[in-house]
Amino acid sequence: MAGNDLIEEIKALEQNALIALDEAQSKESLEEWRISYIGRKGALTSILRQLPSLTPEDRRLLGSIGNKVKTNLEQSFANAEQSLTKSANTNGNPSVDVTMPGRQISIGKLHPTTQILREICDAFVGMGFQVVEGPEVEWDHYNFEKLNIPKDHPARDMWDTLWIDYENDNREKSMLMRTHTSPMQVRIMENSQPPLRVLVPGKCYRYEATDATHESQFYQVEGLVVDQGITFANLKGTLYEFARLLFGTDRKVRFRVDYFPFVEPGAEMAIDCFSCSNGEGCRVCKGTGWIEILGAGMVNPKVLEGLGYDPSIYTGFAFGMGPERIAMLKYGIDDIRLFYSNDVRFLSQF
Ligand code: YSA
Repeated sequence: MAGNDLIEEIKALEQNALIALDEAQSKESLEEWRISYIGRKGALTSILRQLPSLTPEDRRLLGSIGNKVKTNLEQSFANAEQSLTKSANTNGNPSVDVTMPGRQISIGKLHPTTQILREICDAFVGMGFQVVEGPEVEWDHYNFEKLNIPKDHPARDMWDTLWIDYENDNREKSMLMRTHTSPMQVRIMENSQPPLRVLVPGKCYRYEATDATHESQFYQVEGLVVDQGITFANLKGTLYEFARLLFGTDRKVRFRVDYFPFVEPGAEMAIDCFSCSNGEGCRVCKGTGWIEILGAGMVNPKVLEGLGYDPSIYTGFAFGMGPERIAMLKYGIDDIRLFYSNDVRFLSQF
């Protein structure tokens, strides 16, 4: 056969061999392919055996083409063998195992403070309260003056204040980070008429050392009810109902007298400490067996008068509670500083 014819033949063989290799999907058919195309008695060898009968020029050309085809076919065979072994390792199934459970996507959660704030708001909304919010940067006028805490009143010491670097016309520091949510009582009474039944969640700031139950930034939820005929019994009934909704009936509640210039009489409410079971006292409750959660009282007639309400017609009660402390009691958190630590190990528990 002439050199040109053999070149055509060898190229056709290469193409046919590659097509046949694609179709060989078992170990046996691969072996058959190897024998018939690149084996010692295979098609390629029998073409190359004809080289000695060619002219030296054709021999060189066909020898070179033949070698390339041989290398290509041997390499393709090795690849096919390898991919057959791989799929055999996956029981002949494709390498993607569709029965495998999907990877779990970690879903973000609401911060425990947000969760408890919502729970507290829900409890009071169920009792007919309306939720409003107010400014965190506040005037002395609202934070203290209108709440019956004039300048130099010793009660100001109850709220260690972070002042804003600003002076009014009298060169007095008059702007501050609100130390409690009570200034909203004033803003609400200034702008609305009774009956009032309002709840104010919001952030507060104090210039004080931190410990297990004190932070320098924390939330409060203020409540204010003003109408004709509101009594201390209404205050107590509302707060006991709140404690029952949040803590159930098993927890002990302590309600006792306290002093705040803007209420008369004043009270505080505490829940038995979760950390020392028998009330013997521990680091969290500072040895008292109780954790104070709120201050409260009947709105002082002086405050009502100062806002244009006639105290012989209208009476009211108010309270201000600490949601982080409530979350501590409810979920057994032994340090309030965890709420602002951004520690995922803590946050992911809720
Ligand atoms: C009292 C009478 C009213 O008619 C209305 C509101 C009040 C509460 C008053 N405005 C007040 O701020 N009282 S308080 O200083 O005792 O704080 C109330 C609650 O806020 C505390 O019981 C506590 O739960 C929380 N709290 C106070 N200081 C805190 C704090 N929580 C975390 N860190 C602090 N530093």
